[in-house]
Amino acid sequence: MRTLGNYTPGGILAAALIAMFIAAFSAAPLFAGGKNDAGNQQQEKPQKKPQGNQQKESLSVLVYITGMVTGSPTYELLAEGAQNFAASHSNVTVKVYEAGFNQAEWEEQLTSLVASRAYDLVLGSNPSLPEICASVGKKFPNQKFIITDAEFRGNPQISTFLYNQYEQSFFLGYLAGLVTTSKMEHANSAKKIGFIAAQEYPLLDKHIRPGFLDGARLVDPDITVDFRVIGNWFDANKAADLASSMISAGVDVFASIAGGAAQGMIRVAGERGAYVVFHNTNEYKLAPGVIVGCGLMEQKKLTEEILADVLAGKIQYGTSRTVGVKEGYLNFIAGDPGYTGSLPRDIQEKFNAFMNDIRAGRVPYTVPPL
Ligand code: RBF
Repeated sequence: MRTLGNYTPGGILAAALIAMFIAAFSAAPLFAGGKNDAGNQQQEKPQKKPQGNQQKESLSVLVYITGMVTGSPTYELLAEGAQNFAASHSNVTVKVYEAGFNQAEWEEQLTSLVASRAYDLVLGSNPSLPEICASVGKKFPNQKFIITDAEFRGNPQISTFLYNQYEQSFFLGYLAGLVTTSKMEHANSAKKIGFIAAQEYPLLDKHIRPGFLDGARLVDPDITVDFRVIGNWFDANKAADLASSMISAGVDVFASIAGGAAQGMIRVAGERGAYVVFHNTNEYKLAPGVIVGCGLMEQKKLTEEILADVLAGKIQYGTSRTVGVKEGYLNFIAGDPGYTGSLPRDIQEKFNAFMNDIRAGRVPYTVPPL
């Protein structure tokens, strides 16, 4: 059961901002390179002695994009982070591979890439990837995989990092709640906010969607969420049609997890008069006055830290680590004119105080199990 406790915004000393910390990844003697794998492709033997906890001389990374890079913030940041790291480390090479939108082909494509034995590490960012990696990894026991935006434990070839997306949706939901109950130009009296998803999957159904509703209901328990599904990650026209019908039904603030398709929702919100809060990246400049709040996923930073730890032999496999606001990997972008120039002062003050309370752990909530 999720418990929200009895958070009361305001009245709490916002100045007591807890210093964010970045927990050091614990060292473990588990990393072993896959490049020198021996044996035949289907019957590869695992290396007997792990060679981890020691510096690697070189590193070849496959960034496996489960979709297309352009238009998908989480993938853009992953690719940029890996490429930045390679640019500043002459012993590191990075290949970015786009697997496209046909999910049925992802395992086969990954299998043939891993079979080339060209990569010490497969790096990806998708909640559905660990299971695919586990299956591919059975044939290649020396191949290592690190997946962000996912939670998977117990496989000695796989390490995962889960963003606390309940938390990001919770604070964006709180902001959406402040806007929908406000007297802003396009806010109506329906107390209805909207969420457009590309597809349903456990992280969306159990963390992202409930977090958004719980956050909004802290503002007003009568707020409802109109939830619609596009069916893919690229159809901006379908997202536009959905957004239009949602506005007709009373929605005045949107959120989405829809990759490139979200552009259609943003366009319609601008044309018909509604607001958007956006997950994961700074998109204010795309639609000033329409996009009124942006969360930030520090995926680029996490990617660079992960690769530094891989080089240093410090990655722990078989485990999953959850990172959120307190750990410094999720945040809200409050300094942008897209925020400061679009929202009334009283909303900004309430929301900034709420974010300070989240950072300081003063807002009680429980993340549901995945
Ligand atoms: N997010 C994107 O931005 N673009 C995508 O193409 C995309 N494809 C996904 C496919 C699957 C099967 C799943 C489970 C998620 C996908 N995501 C995509 C969502 C993404 O990995 C992440 O969960 C959200 O961006 C929220 O953090």
